[in-house]
Amino acid sequence: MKLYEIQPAYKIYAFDRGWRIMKYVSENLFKRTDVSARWWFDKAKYLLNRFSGSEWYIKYCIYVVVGGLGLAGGAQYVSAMVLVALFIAVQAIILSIWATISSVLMGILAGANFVYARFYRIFYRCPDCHKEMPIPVYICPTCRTEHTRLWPSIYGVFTHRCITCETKLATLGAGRKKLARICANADCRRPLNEGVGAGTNLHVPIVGGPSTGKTNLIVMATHEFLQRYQTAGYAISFTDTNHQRAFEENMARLTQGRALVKTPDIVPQAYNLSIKAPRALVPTISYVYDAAGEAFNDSMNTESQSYYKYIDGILFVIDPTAIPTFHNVHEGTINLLQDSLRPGTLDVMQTYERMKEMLQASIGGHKSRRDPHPIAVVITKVDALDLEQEIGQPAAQALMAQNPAITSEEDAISTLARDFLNNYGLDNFVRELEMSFANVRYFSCSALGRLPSLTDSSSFMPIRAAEPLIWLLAQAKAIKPLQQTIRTTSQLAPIGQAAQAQEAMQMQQRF
Ligand SMILES: Nc1nc2c(ncn2[C@@H]2O[C@H](COP(=O)(O)OP(=O)(O)OP(=O)(O)O)[C@@H](O)[C@H]2O)c(=O)[nH]1
Ligand SMILES: [Mg+2]
Ligand SMILES: [Zn+2]
Ligand SMILES: [Zn+2]
Repeated sequence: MKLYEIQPAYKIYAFDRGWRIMKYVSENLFKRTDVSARWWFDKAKYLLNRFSGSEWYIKYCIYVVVGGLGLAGGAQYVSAMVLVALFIAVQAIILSIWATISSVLMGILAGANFVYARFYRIFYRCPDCHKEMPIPVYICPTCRTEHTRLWPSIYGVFTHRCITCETKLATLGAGRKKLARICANADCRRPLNEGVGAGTNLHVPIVGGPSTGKTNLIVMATHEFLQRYQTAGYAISFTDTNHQRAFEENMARLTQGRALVKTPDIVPQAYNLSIKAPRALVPTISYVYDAAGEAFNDSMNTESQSYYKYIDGILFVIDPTAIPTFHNVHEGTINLLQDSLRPGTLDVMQTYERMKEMLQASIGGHKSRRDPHPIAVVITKVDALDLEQEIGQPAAQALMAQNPAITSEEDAISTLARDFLNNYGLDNFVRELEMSFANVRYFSCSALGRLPSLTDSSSFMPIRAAEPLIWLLAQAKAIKPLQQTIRTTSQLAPIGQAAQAQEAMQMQQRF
């Protein structure tokens, strides 16, 4: 990383012009003094030549005058020297003090900024090209000149003055935040939204083959998460208006009972959410990567998923209808529901292998110990084929009644979902996963709550869609889990009735 780069800005007076002026003044003062002193000496020479043959008393007078002229010329040198010496002394003292104070300020600000950024794990990372940069490129609002190192430096501690248009640009805080900025990667240069670099980064990729239900799940999960945690006093917002617009359009579709369409991008654009807990100093900026399932089809795509370097947790989505043993058992029904269920097409184990390749290519494997990243394994589409009865709430309640050691519904569902995978021939996957990852939890959910149908335009009602996301965010310490009772209330709330659920939660919190 280059700390210093030449900037299109004026340097601080004490580091540049101050010293140049000093040099200029001393040189030019002597030059001018020389010219005017020479005038006196030339006059004296002229008089001496002119009256060299004159009478002695005239010569005497001339010598007196010549002596005077010589003195006058000499005095010019002396006074110039005194002046220059004085100027240099005063200027040097002022510039040195100025430069020292600026350097100390720069040091303090840079040091404080570094410690703050490390402590809160704040980095500038582009949601488009996934590259990290020391600082984005800031754009002058007046002349669009690009400033690549707009931080306290010899170009200014608190502001840099643009060399093209003289506009002062803040190097810190709210002033700098107002400026437009772009990705510093020369191949990308896309605008960076205001969340980038504004908080602790949290990166979560969603893994799963094509049509496993990733996009429907993450949009619904985000919606549910927003509802519950905003009510609980968290400040949550999209930091990019484009992400917000896409989310709102998706939600509008889901409210009209229309499932979301296929994701086109193999290299996904992360969408950013700023999540600030009630008393937190710094928000968490989450980057959620929803790639098209084709990203896991072959290893050609492995390298393009370079964001695996930074991840804090993984959402691994499994479409039960894509598990061969389960598929065989329910073949008739699955074929019948082909269009609305759209079963996944990629083998779970293969998806897992690809994901591991991506992790290994980015961060290298954890050979001696298990990977500490939390991984949420989510079985989706449980609204179909009686799956809710098998691995959902009713089954969880039955299991808890049977086994008092299991004290929460979440734990019961995790056990049920894990058993489900083992029973339907994915025991290899479960074993591999738990051998490689230290923190695995299983979930069952439905993003839509029912089969999508062209004739039904009622809003989808998700079932436990937010649980995996909330668990991952809590594992990464971005949020705290809410009380059980509050969760149950909103979890069953359909989109249209979310406001009522919010009211119920507020009531519960008040009392
Ligand atoms: N019954 C039911 N069907 C679902 C559910 N979620 C998704 N589906 C179906 O699965 C299809 C694919 O869902 P997507 O969310 O687009 O899947 P994806 O994993 O994002 O797929 P790609 O973008 O191709 O990788 C949807 O069009 C629905 O038909 C669900 O909760 N219940
Ligand atoms: Mg998708
Ligand atoms: Zn970029
Ligand atoms: Zn400018």
